[in-house]
Amino acid sequence: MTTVLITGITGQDGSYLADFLLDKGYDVHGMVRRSSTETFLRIEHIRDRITIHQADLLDQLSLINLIEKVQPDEIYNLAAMSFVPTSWVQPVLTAEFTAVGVTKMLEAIRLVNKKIKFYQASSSEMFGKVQEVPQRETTPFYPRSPYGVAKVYGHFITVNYRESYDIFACSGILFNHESPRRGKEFVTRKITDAVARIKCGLQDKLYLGNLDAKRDWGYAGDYVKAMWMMLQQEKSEDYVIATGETHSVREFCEKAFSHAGLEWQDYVGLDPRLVRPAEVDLLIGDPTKAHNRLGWHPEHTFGELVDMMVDEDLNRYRQ
Ligand code: NAP
Ligand code: F7E
Repeated sequence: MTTVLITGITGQDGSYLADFLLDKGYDVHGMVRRSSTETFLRIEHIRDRITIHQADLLDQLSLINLIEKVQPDEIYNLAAMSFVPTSWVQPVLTAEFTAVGVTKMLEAIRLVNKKIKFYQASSSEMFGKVQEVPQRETTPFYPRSPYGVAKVYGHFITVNYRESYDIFACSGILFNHESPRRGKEFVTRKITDAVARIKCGLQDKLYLGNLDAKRDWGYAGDYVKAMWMMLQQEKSEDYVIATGETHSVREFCEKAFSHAGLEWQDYVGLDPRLVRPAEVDLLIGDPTKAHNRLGWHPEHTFGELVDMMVDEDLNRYRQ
């Protein structure tokens, strides 16, 4: 049985990856940070099939001890401060978790067992003010937030440990991926949750920031499969994972409201406080390498994703 350690298992991607690897017959271990209340909502349904351990990306010794105890074959480093606006409010903490935390994880692997395969959750936010359209593995980075800058560090330290110590380390450059398990502060879930609340008479208005921003949105369940595929290759490499399509926040609103039989202009207002100090205007990925080398393709369209998220939120409020 293959043993896996997932950091960030309580997050959106961690929960889908745990589901996916349990189906593959893995012995799944998750790392969580200590909290006064548990944040296990997304993994409640598999709680008795996985093993949870406490450790923190900020604490080097806790990572070394954890890897010695679990003896994983694969590690997926998904833990991070992942909400872009917070990275301007807590830039130093963001760097400590999202950037230096990756080095701590890689150092623990180097010290305990260099044969462990490592996946780093890199991000399309590294492309920021895009230098090429569409963005691919060779596109230069130009991050536009402390979060994006931290992810660039995490990406290059992963490449560096691969080249310095021959560790099987992959950086997955994933474009935005969403689901009914997405945190409600991210724009897609903020919209679908509001659509459901408005439809059920629980809310009157939805306030958003920049409606013109364009993102390449995919379904998280499809993207965790790509993470696993990267670690099953002969050679460790970096891959862009994206749909190759882009849509604006405005289009997302139109589609989500109309799926519930509502006209979006009747409910959406603008709040300038939600506009970011520096915006990423356009993201669109080129997943050709993942198609050709991994055989990976997204299995859900943009329309299916929006409908799925609205339907789940509607069902929840109706119940
Ligand atoms: P998420 O829902 O925000 O989950 C983040 C996870 O990290 C949570 O489990 C959180 O634990 C954990 N965490 C944060 N700080 C930690 C620390 N110091 N020690 C231990 N655990 C810590 O994020 P996601 O959407 O699943 O994304 C997963 C990863 O992919 C992140 O690294 C994100 O930056 C990256 N990424 C995401 C996307 C996307 O579109 N979703 C795209 C590209 C890259 P708590 O439950 O305790 O908060
Ligand atoms: O914003 C605009 C906002 O917060 C998307 C993270 O998973 O994906 C995510 O980062 C766009 C931005 O995601 C609101 O200005 C308008 O242009 O959903 P988001 P993100 O910043 O793209 C990347 C790949 C990651 O790696 C990150 O971890 O939507 N927008 N109005 C808004 N955004 C939010 N959150 N709230 C609004 O009211």
